[in-house]
Amino acid sequence: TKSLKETLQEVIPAKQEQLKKLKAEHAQTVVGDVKVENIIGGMRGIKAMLWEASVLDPNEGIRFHGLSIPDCQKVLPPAPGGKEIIAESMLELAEKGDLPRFVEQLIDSFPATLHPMTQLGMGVAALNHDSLFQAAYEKGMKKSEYWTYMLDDCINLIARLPALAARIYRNVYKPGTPLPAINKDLDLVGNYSTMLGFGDNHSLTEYLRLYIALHGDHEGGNASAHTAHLVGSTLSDPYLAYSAALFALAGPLHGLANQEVLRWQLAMQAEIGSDVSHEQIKEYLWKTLKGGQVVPGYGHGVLRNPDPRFIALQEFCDARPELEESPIIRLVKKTYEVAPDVLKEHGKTKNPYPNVDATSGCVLYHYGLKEFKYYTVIFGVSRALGALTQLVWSRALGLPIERPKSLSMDALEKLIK
Ligand code: FAM
Repeated sequence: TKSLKETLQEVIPAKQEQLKKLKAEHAQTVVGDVKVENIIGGMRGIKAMLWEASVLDPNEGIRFHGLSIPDCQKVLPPAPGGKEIIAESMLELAEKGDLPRFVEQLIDSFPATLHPMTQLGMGVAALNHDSLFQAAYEKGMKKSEYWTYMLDDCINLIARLPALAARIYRNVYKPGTPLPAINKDLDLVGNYSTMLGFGDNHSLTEYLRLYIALHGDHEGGNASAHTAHLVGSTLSDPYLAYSAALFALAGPLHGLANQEVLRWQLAMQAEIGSDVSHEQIKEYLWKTLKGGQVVPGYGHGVLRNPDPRFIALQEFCDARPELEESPIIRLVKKTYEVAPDVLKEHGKTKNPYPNVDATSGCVLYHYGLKEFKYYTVIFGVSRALGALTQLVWSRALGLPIERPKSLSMDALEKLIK
């Protein structure tokens, strides 16, 4: 089989041509307008950036290179003996997963009370010590070479994420237990699950494969993908760009929501028990909303229907009767049966439906990965697949440094008058 680099060498010229044609024929074509509500509302909905690997439709959800999640589940290969998509099938991976000793020492020096996401971001940034892109840039390279060094760094980073993420988990939750070495015969997630200590749990390993495949990319405008894109546009190497992305992902309104959903569900279970009526869940939802909190796992900046990633994870549960026994999985399912109507009645969110976080953590919890403050780290391992892929495309397409225009309110008012 051809290496990823050879495949890219073949497909990049056509994409470069496509961009050249767009520039030549449509540079001045208007594709949307900018309203005051966009400027003061977090740029919501403004068509303002290129992102090649995936596009998000508000109603039907994500498509990876044009393939929906069900399409991917039909055509992408599983791991030997498994059924779920493996991350590699979305990106070929060279097994260069060992961490430099100084990064291991850095991670080991952190207190267990330092949030796992902070540890992951710092570990990823420190890996820039070995950035091939940065070294080549200092030596002087042509713009046409950028993407090849970017690709090498990105493959090395993705290959190293499982060891880095697992070391953090072991240090914080299983101190003193040895970290298994990387098994060259295992897929990325198979290794990750083994290093976490769940390698003999086939169901959890399969769930992690699906989880990591689904969270990999969600077009370019979400905070973590956009941060990687913006920082990468300054020619910071992938380690720096992705550590910035991880700190965006660590926000409760974004990737940390999967932690917040478990915290919220467990608090509800503690207060009203686990075999509860829809009525009782409704009451708890209203209590959350009246307390000025958001309901974690619901709503979305773009989606206006239930998230197909949520549906794919629910289907994983529906296919496994033993999961029906789990109180936390049952509670999540019952919440889904009432939360949209409560949010519609509350009348603020544009999307009252669940996003991927509404259900992503409860299966991990059931299978024994109960430390929900770690869940966003798993999301962080996954989101690298999409964010780093785009860094290669952005450099291959020669995209410039990102620089939107800001205004003060006075300047905005002058513009309006
Ligand atoms: N519960 C309560 N209120 C909500 C809500 C929710 N789940 N989702 C949105 N709203 C509110 C929102 O706070 C805003 O209120 P204010 O005008 O008082 O600020 C109003 O509804 C309009 O918001 P919107 O336009 O519908 O949503 P945004 O595009 O501003 O925000 C989210 C999108 C995802 C940040 C928002 O839905 C939210 O906070 N959800 C809960 C946290 C969550 O699940 N985040 C994970 C999102 C997921 F996609 C991910 O990134 N992993």
